[in-house]
Amino acid sequence: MRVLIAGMDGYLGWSLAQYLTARGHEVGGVDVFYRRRWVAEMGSHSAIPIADMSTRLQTFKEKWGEKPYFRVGDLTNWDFVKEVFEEFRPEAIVHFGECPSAPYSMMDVHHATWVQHNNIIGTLNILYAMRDITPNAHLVKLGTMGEYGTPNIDIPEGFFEIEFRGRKDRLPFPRQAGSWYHWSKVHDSNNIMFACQIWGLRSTDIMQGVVYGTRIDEMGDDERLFTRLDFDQAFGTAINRFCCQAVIGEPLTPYGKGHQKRGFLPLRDSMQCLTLAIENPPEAGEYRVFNQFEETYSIFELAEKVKKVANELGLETEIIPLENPRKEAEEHYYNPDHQHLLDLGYQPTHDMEAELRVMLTDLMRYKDRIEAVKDVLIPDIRWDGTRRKSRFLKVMAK
Ligand code: NAD
Ligand code: USQ
Repeated sequence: MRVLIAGMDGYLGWSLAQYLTARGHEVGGVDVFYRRRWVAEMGSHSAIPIADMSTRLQTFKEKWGEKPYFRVGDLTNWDFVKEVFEEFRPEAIVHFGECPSAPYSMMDVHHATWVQHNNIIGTLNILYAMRDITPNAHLVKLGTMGEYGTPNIDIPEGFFEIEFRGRKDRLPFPRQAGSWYHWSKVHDSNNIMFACQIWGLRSTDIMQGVVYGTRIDEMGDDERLFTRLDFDQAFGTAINRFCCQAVIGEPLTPYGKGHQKRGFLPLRDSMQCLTLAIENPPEAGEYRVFNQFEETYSIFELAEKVKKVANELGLETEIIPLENPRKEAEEHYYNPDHQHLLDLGYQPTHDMEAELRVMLTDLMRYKDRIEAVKDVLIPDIRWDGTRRKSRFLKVMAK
């Protein structure tokens, strides 16, 4: 299948390009390299060194025989998006090309509006390009489990049956996101659902949990094929940050009580799920929602797992909770469904500790790179809008 990856230079995009090519799909991509700039803006760099795109493409050619179609450009530019669709004519589009950071979107008005503009307009351009140029193509859009928030009831996959004042309907499950970034994904979901309804487009909106891991088998040991891994306060997820903290002997930092729960899945399983979604498209006009994660853990449980595996590898590690810079429920019910991908044949790895061992071992090779900018581990972006230097964030009692 001809698959266009929007955001191909990113953590998931670069991995998926390799995973799909290894399975015989024709891959093309676009990116404007914002992720590299955002992380530099945070004073950081990827713990794992990443090659520039021309080296990446050249290495791709050496390994797979052909350079993929690739264009540098901004998805918020309609002329660019239109041109790409006319040139590549994708049968499926995997849309990763958005800003993925909650803290980045909460910094100030400029970052909030930038993130929402970037994410929402890029998606609208893709929907219009599909309508005008490839109406039969399938959009696999990366949303987030964070769209749902943490309601005090089970979370279905996108829709639920509801009875109200004696009448029944199947309606979108309410969304209660927790950052301007997460809300941008909700707005995307609404726009995509509407485009499917009025233009007969087909789309799978993936509510993905936190993805972790440093590699997939397809990368082998060639550094030029590795994907990025960030640990700064905005672009490093808690699990990445805990692993990097463990590698340099800094304490792991759950925020607040650390009882916040999230769904997690390893990078290799995210690739498996996305490929299943691509290879099993919905009907024309169908907007479907998949919850994509494997297991749920609290942030504190996660810290304990990282600590355990780090200790086994000889790394001295302690857990020191920090006052929570975010405004979020630290104690909540969390029971989301995740059946649709299993029904398509998804086979989960189910071994977080084994994956953490690979991650920590990979990251130990790059200890000096983490050490070099370790101040970026300190969080100072607060949901109340003040940006106090986090040295002043209270250390919580364990
Ligand atoms: P990433 O930042 O590494 O990748 C996104 C890529 O899109 C970057 O290379 C960036 O430069 C590019 N991009 C952004 N805006 C663009 C624009 N306007 N034009 C062209 N390119 C643009 O992020 P990721 O971790 O690979 O995540 C990919 C997607 O999956 C994101 O939408 C994210 O919200 C979603 N997601 C990620 C996770 C996770 O744990 N990594 C979990 C759930 C959902
Ligand atoms: N957290 C800590 N300590 C840290 C960093 C974070 O306790 O050092 C806490 C946060 O307060 C939050 C939880 O860990 O409660 C998760 O935070 P995160 O930064 O790991 O993940 P999040 O902000 O939710 O965002 C990440 C990705 C995003 C994706 C989302 C999936 O950056 O792109 O959409 O995970 S989900 O969490 O399911 O919404």
